[in-house]
Amino acid sequence: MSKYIDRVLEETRKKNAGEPEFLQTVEEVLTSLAPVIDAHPEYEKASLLERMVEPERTIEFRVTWLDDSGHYQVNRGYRVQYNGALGPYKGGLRFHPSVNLSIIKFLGFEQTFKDALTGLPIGGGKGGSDFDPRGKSDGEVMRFCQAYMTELYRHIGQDIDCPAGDLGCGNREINYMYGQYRRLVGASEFGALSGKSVGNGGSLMRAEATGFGAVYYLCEVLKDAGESIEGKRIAISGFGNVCWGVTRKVAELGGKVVTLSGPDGYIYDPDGITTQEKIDYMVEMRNSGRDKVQDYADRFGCEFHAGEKPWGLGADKVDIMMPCATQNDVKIESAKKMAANGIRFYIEVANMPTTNDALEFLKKQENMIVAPSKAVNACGVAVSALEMAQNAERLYWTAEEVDAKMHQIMTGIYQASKEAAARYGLGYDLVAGANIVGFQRVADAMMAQGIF
Ligand code: 2IT
Repeated sequence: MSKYIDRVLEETRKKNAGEPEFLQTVEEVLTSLAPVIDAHPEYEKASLLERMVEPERTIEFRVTWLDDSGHYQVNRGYRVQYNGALGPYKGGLRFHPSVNLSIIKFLGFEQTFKDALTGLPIGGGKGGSDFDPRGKSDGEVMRFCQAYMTELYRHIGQDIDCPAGDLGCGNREINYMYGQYRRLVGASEFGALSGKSVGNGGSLMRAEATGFGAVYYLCEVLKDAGESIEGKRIAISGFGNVCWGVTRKVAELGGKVVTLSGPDGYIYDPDGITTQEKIDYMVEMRNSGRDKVQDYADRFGCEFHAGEKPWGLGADKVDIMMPCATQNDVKIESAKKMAANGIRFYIEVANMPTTNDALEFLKKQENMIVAPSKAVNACGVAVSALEMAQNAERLYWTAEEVDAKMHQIMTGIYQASKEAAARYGLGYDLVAGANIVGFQRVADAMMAQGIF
């Protein structure tokens, strides 16, 4: 591996000790770039990697809001404007008690390459707060969002930085933040936030985009493997917005999602989550705020496995594994089970759902195809960029128009990743291919813009 990469990794570890998630993603991305770095000695002269791993700007701020019992609550807010070479910083806001700088930086670094992969003019950024939306009233969520935006508004804008949602931040939260932004700037500047509700500046298909796009990508993988999604049984984790999109599209195409998971365990439904009633129940379960997946098993009379993840299910029950929940959901023990069970398709959906050792292990399995989240889940942010385009044009596109672009973007990402890996002699390596394509686009823009 390139000595330059080794040196940058060592420096990055020293500078960012105490940020394990961030270091994890930097190691994963940089180690896969060796053939590109070796082919471009000018990058080292321009300190390109050192500049790329350092966010352009990191903003940390206090968020004070009044809870329903009349107490002032204080949370910490973040926005990391990672890399703006390709366009306005773009990426979601995560509201979850686990949020810290390491997590926001890992998400921002990933986002930069993902956004580049879409081929649209967007840079990478990410933000959030350690605010826990669980059990909060609507009024509390509104006051938190207003307080959050009261600081954030000065740092964002349609040509500067356009945040969207992530875990714990959906339509409702984005709408409240957009309302506060509009009040503060005194203008209908829709393009400063994406993921707004439809009819409130939001794009049709944005809610479906991440899940549908993941399935479009999966279909490309299956096509190249000489197979189809029809009849395929898919295990997923989580039960939120992304799962809803995946489940719907899989059902529409004749496959079936057979598991869901939550903090309490996982459910296994051999008939598949294919009916409208079951899909609607998923949404109800999420909106209840109970954060329990056992409710599904109670409602539809299927198996519930407390405290477990679905990754140990065998090839007699599952054909494809798609982690859709959160980071580091699949560790080495789960990866080993999948390999021993003869699972052939491992398609990441959530951001960094696999630990680095597990990912490396899975990539080494001869009969396993592995696809990386920064490519598979890129349709969400892509439709966010299409939302910005619609806002700039002051009109709405139809669902069919957006869906056609979603197909085109996801096919483009798959093909470009496949070709890049082959071009650098790495074979059919969708993980390295995605890193190379994303990196190359950001690198070209940074080199062209001069050193700063
Ligand atoms: O991880 C992601 O790509 C997102 N949370 C969506 C970002 C966006 O700007 O739509």
